[in-house]
Amino acid sequence: MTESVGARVGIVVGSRSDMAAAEKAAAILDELGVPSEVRVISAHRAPELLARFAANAEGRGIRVFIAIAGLAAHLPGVLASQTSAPVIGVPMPGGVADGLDALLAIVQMPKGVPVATVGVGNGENAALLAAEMLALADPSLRERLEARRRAQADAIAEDPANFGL
Ligand code: RP5
Repeated sequence: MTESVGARVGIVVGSRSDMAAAEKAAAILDELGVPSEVRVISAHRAPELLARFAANAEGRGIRVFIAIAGLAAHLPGVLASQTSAPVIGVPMPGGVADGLDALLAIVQMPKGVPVATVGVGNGENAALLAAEMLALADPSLRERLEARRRAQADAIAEDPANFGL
């Protein structure tokens, strides 16, 4: 478990086996200057701890959640049922349908309790989406996000395959 003082994004994984995606998300947020924390809380194996986390996270400064889970992948939906802050779900590969199962579980929330779902294993996009949400009220973060988009486009333009374009 890592904790950063003043975390704005709460990243939670259903198991330590999901940690690689959490680390990718935390690295992107770090690059953008957005403090985050990573917690390991299974919705099934530790439901009371998840409820405590949901209850105290906003009071500690967290504004957006990233919830990462595979298999039945109930973590993002259960967390969303306990907070009105945005929850971004990341389905993990590895189940009988190698992530399609977790994707369908996370994306098919019932009306009234949304979870924004990114691609299978895509912790990077979850972090970028979380940062874009925070940037609605943070112009300097918006500038850093836009600079990142420009750098991404420049890197493609500078690919040797694109010489002369
Ligand atoms: C899910 O079950 C976790 O999110 C993880 O993706 C999967 C397997 O968990 P472990 O059995 O490796 O702890 O709840």
